[in-house]
Amino acid sequence: MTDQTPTQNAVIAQLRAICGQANVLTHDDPGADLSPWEQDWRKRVKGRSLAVVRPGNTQEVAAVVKACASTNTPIVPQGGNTGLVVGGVPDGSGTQIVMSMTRMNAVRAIDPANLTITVEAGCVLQNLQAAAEHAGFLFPLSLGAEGSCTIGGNLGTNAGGTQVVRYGNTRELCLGLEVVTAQGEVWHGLTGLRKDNTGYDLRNLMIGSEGTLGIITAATMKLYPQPAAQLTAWAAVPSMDAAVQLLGLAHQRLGPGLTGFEVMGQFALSLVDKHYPQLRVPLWQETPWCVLLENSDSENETHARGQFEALLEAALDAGCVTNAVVAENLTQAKGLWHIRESITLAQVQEGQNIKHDISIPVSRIPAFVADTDALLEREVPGVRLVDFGHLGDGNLHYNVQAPKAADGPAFVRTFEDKINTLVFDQVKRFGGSISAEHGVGEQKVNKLPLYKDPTALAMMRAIKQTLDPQNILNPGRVLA
Ligand code: FAD
Ligand code: 2HG
Ligand code: ZN
Repeated sequence: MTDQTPTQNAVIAQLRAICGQANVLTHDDPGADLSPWEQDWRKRVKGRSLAVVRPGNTQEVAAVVKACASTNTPIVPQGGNTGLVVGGVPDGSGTQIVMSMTRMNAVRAIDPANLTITVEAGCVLQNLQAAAEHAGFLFPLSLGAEGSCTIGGNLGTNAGGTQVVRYGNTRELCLGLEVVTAQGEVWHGLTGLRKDNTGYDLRNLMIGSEGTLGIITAATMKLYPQPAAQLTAWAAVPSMDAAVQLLGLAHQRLGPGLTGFEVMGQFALSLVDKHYPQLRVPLWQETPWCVLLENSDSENETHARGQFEALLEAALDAGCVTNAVVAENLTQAKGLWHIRESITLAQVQEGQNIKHDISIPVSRIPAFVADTDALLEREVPGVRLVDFGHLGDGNLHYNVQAPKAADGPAFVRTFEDKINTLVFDQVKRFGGSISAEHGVGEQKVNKLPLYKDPTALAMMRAIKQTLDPQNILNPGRVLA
């Protein structure tokens, strides 16, 4: 038996009474393996929970929170556990409850005239996309983890992904929320309204709060018409300056048709080529940068192709593109996107690395990259820079891989703090943010006070103190 206090045993018994024996897992269960809930996706941290509780509806979530609040038991909300900043796994104390939302995965309603879909928080993003498609609509949020991340986690982190340039991030796709507060009360906010000026914007406060202010149990999300045609191109560009120039041309020529604009550095693509040669990465050997662009057209394929070809011709004439391939069909387009989405996995294959998900005004990205590359090469000779990301949104994954023959884990242990400081100081100098999409979690909690405006930070602390005075919701994440 694990060494638990009588209060902890009583909490576990209460949770079992609320959610059912089978939906409360503990280390004392025969053959228990809680690592899927306790280990983060990057395998950087393995926590230990008091129990994993899997509520089946909003009333159960509220009752679990009340039981935890009455005993000061901390709760870590969890969706698909694909987060990259150690925000959804318990700490090592064995005192925290993981609240896994994956049983709450129903599509509650679709309102075609209002262009909305209401889903429970544990709905996997890919299932939400499929439900929208089945009803004849598009739900545009799209990211590499979409097969296992949940809409609750997407809202918790305000996830970005590859369609933000046209549709915005998760916050911009959300119209209403149902939330269980730290006191176990339910806020019924699934309005689906596009206009509501009745006071403070609680919905947007909850979104991106990483489970520290409330537990999202359901959400009403926006739907869009499906595009009539979608075209994808892969372009070789001679420099980051040229990539930014191409982005300007794409905005001008495609207008709202521009639904994706990703940049990928040569080293990032070399890792995909090395670890997944069957994916056949195009053009990467001949150019320092490649760009993946998507044009979604509301008219038809001929119109889309005409527009796209004219854009690429103009870009070739201007010298900001040196070569390009346009996908012939949807299968080829998916193949190109698959290459882009494989960079994260190729980095895992290559070994431990240091991740950054920064944003900088697009206009300043070329200077940031040139300056910061030189700085890191000076300060940590031999580092390998895995630059890629959502250039259309000014969001770079400025990742750092150990020098070639170095031991990855030892490199990360020795240099992570130094490299983070070098990169974040540069981000500050260039007017950017230290997290564009992955959030703060536990990983950046000590860095946030160094880079966030002190008045903003004080307001954040006041909000946390007011909404969760016992500090039971995801303690130690976002704010130390
Ligand atoms: P989890 O990892 O379970 O939790 C994330 C955070 O949200 C935690 O703080 C947790 O406490 C909180 N949370 C979870 N559910 C709830 C809830 N119901 N209520 C309140 N808080 C909750 N992110 C991007 O932004 N863009 C990308 O392009 C992208 N690509 C990725 C690609 C890969 C291969 C991987 C592994 C990750 C990627 N991510 C990306 C990161 C990750 O997928 C996102 O952060 C995603 O939104 C997390 O969803 P999740 O359900 O897995 O949440
Ligand atoms: C992406 O854009 C994700 O693919 C993950 O945000 C980025 O692996 C990363 O650093
Ligand atoms: Zn990303």
